[in-house]
Amino acid sequence: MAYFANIPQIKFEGKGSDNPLAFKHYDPQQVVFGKTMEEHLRYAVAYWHTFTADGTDPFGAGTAVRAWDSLGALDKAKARVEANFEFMDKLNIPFYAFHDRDIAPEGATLQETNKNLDVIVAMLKDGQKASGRKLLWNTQNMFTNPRFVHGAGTAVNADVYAYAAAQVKKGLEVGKELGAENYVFWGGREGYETLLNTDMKLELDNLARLYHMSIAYAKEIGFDAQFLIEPKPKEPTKHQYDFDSATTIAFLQNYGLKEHFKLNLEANHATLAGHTFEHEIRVAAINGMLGSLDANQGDMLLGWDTDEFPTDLYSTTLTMYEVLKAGGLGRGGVNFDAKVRRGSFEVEDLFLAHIAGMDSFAWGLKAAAKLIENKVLDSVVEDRYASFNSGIGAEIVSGKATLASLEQYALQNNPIVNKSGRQERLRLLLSEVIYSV
Ligand code: XLS
Ligand code: NI
Ligand code: NI
Repeated sequence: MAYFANIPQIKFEGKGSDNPLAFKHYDPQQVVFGKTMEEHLRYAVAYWHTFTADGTDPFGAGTAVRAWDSLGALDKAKARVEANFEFMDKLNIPFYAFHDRDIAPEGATLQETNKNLDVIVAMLKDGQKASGRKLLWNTQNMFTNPRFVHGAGTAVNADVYAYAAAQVKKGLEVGKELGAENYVFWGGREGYETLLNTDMKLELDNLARLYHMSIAYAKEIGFDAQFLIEPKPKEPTKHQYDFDSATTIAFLQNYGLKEHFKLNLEANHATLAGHTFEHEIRVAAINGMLGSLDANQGDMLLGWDTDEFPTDLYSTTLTMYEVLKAGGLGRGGVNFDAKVRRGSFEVEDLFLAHIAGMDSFAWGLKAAAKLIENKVLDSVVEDRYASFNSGIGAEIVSGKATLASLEQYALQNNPIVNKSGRQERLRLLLSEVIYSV
């Protein structure tokens, strides 16, 4: 059955086109900065936002009506698999991503739940084979079911911890079966509300134990996906343990896990942590930990994870600038962890929203490439730190300097001369580049 029969194949028509159901910037085969756009961006559809969300919010019921809504649980899951591949084909999106509970309904027991999963995973496998589309990553939902009220890998109850471990084990098997490029851990309820009833040390130790067990099991079954952790500072818990890039890297290092993981960074999580997306990417990149991106944007007037489709060109440009500078996303990709607004309830909105995100990232990629090729920012940064290339600066960088040698230098170096950072000029230059591509 065709779920999107009224939507045409979405094609690249270029900047002159006024067809809303066409790309103006995303031309998959166009070579930018040595690779095709498709190779750089590796777009993915987020199964949960696109095929399972209906616009429900804390104040009202869902607004989106989908063709599969009236079906029973397992049939609905099957219909969504068909819709997924039709959707990816129409938009020419190469990857998708899901939580275990997005793709198949839970049964009365873990056995039944796993059986449901097996049915759908077999369908997904066939769909991948027939379409050539791939799984960017899968993950486990250990936050929706009430059993996870006090966490999963950081549960206060060992029985819940064991259940979570069983769920991860199955998730790894599913990932292997579907050839997932990455496997994500997002700490849904891995955090706490109040220290009055929390053993933080035990929770963190146990979380690390779960990761160690997962690495061991992936190795045992020959699942070679890149493991990713997705930081987020709050929501649903008040204090999420994987607060941001820096915190997560420190955790991984402390527990001897760093070499087994990279980070899956999300724009809206960055802003919730009080950072820009590009800050989070830079921190990951300089630590060799950039894995993949969850592309979306938040609303600076709201303090929660609104998961909007990314349309802010300054952000997409600076994001792709960091990605290109870091040498690309490797096995990662640009996953649209984004949902249409509650008022955008028509099926067509799913397409328009993805087109908006895909065009905004393609635009950002072109602008980022130009920034680098024209050395717009590099020459500024080189010049700004030039004092470390020779003389006393070179001694500092080479490790020869001591406090005494620096004191000797400082005593005779008078006056010190600083230069302007020229931020305002650079911001205007950035705008000029964005609007020139
Ligand atoms: C929630 C997260 C989640 C992860 C996958 O805020 O972004 O959707 O990407 O569990
Ligand atoms: Ni995410
Ligand atoms: Ni999120």
